[in-house]
Amino acid sequence: MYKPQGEAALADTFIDIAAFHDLAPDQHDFRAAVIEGLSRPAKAIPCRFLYDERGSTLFDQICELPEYYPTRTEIAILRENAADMARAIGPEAQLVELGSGSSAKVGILLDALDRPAGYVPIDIAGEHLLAASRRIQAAHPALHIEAICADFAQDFDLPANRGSGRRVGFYPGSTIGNLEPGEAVGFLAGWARRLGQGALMIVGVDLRKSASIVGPAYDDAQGVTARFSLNLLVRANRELGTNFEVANFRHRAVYNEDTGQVRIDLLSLVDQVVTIDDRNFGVARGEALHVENSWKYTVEDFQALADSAGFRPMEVWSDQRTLFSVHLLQAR
Ligand code: AVJ
Repeated sequence: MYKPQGEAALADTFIDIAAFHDLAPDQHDFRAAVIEGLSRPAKAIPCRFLYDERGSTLFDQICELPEYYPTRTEIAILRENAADMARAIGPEAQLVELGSGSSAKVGILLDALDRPAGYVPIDIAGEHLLAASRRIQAAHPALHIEAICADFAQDFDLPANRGSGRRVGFYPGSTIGNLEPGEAVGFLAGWARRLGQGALMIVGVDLRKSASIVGPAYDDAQGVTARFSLNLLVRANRELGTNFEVANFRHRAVYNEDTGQVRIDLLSLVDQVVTIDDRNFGVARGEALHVENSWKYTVEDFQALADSAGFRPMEVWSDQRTLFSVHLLQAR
């Protein structure tokens, strides 16, 4: 994988951002996670490994799918309410985006804000992050951009606040849904502390709804979501030298309307053996390799969760069909 190397990588391009900090964990982390995940009785690999460069590109394609309502609904909510959000945020804000990906949504906020001072995009996919940061810089020449290539769940210090405005965490996309509800509390509590008392946070949260809408969003007709999940095995084969037979696994997404959990697994279609280094792991026909969760919430349940994490729910915006919600929270 191409990894930009600090300032040097920026020197040969037309548009520079202020800084690129490479804090990405090395591959050792992936190897250890795959070995640990295959060793468990219920096999699982953490979903953060879905986002290598190819995974990030496939995810961008998911966002364009007719079945995948979250992205376009959230963008419409942001557009519709950007002026309200900007008023609540005030001038010279510093935006910190968790999992910025292609930075497609933050532009809506930046355009609405009064002289935004700083933007700190954080993403694990370095090449994607740098390209997106440069696009934002081209559109907002006065903005101070410090990109951080990291897993946003990692522990690191944020750059000093720019300008006199508020610090605002921006966590769109319902990425919070990857976490179990209990983990989500701990995660948000960590960000309340890191952003500081009085800071704001804007969080996109997918809402509970009928399985007839949620199901196809995670198992689309074109099979892009399946390719996205299966890319985890492709990546392991390339980076770790595993011998996953990708055609012997099938993507499966199950939505539980009673709990709000979408559970995504790779199902083994045959009895097979997977080798990593010199260790063999048997995978039985019908056995599941768990790769991702996507939890859905009611507005009330999410507000209660945020409250227990140290955030005061200030405002919530939704669409007419109440498919998706965008929450404004304030760190107590
Ligand atoms: C990036 C976690 C928000 O849960 O909707 C989409 C990931 N996985 N399709 C989601 C995802 C398969 C997505 N999040």
